[in-house]
Amino acid sequence: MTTTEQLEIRAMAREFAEGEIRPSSAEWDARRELDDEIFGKVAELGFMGMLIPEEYQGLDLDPVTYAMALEELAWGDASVALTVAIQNGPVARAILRHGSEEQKERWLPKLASGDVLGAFALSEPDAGSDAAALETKAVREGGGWRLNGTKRWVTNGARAGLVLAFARTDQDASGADGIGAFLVESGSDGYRVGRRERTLGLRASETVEVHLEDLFVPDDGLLGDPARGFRYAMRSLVVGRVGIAAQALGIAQAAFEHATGYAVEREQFGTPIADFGAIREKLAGMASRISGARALTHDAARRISQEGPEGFPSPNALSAMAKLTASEAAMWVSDEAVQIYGGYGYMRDYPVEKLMRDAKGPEIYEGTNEIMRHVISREVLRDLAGTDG
Ligand code: COS
Repeated sequence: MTTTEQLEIRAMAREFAEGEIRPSSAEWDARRELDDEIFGKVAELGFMGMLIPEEYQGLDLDPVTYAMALEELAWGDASVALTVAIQNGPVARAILRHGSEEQKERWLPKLASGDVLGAFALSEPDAGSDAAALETKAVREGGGWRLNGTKRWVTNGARAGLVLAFARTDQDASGADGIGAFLVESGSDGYRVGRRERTLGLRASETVEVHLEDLFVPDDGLLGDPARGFRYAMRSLVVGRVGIAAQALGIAQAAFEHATGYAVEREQFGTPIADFGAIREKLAGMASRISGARALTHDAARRISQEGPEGFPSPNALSAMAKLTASEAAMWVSDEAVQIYGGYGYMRDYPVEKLMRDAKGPEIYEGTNEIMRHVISREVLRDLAGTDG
């Protein structure tokens, strides 16, 4: 059941998105950057620390409320929501779960206040879907680790003060073993920002290549066990993918609202096009897919913090299902929205083409939808084998 607190936070996020985000969204997209001030405004309301406990100055929201708020921010602009999702999701979550008390005290309040922006650096030029094939090396050196390698598609890699970077600590190990998670400060010598990517959508979001060149991370920058970083990354992506699902929902909802508004106003053949069955069928499909994806996303959010015996679907599979379903809904809905707008939809002057471009991102990042299907189907078959056995 939706609580009063959830409704209030969702309304606050919608009001903020309506007043502070949406009016600038098209301009940011064209300029390929967010205003610096928006980060401060987002932080001021506590959105940067939604999943961070109160003892570290976060809002300590339950994950469903988090998903609701994030959806509203994405309704305003998906690039803003992406920053918030990465901050709360993979970065803060990894520190919270696997960091020492000292690391938590050092970083979580700064992430919650937005004083420090976090980035997540797992992917590499040759290690995308096969993330465990990463080649960045971390070599032990008196009191710390020396890192060398290149990371790709690092959102906020230039703005971030803290980058959670994954590197191979055991050069003899392969696959998921022998990988460490490092809290890299972007001001360190050897942190070099490479090229800024030119993206299809989410153009205001800064995605860069990062080169780690003989970068030294002291021991207190290593998160947990030096050999278990890949598992930490996978675990962090469980909440990360719920965040991406919420982001996709915001894009879908925005496209749906634009399309319905247009359908009742636009007249052709002497009547609003919403009177035509072809358009109504689209609106019904859009509403249904969004509602279905939202229910699944909230269900996944509810389950991500639960420990204990994992029947099918586990939180891991559920978050993959949410991300898969919501991102496909966003792509489909935004495509239909462009279609409803017709010739105007294809123009940059109207908001729906941007939403269609933005919708493609969630189908790809934080694990492609092909990987989501791999994660889900692997569990389906495992469950079946378990049942049979
Ligand atoms: N939580 C905790 N541990 C997890 C986990 C999770 N959600 N998912 C996997 N692990 C663990 C596994 O249990 C396994 O550990 P054990 O050997 O101790 O059991 C280890 O991690 C390796 O997992 P797995 O065998 O599944 O690794 P694979 O190399 O087969 O690959 C996929 C797993 C393909 C699912 C993974 O590489 C992936 O998610 N790829 C997409 C990467 C991605 O999302 N990139 C986005 C970066 S941010 S834009």
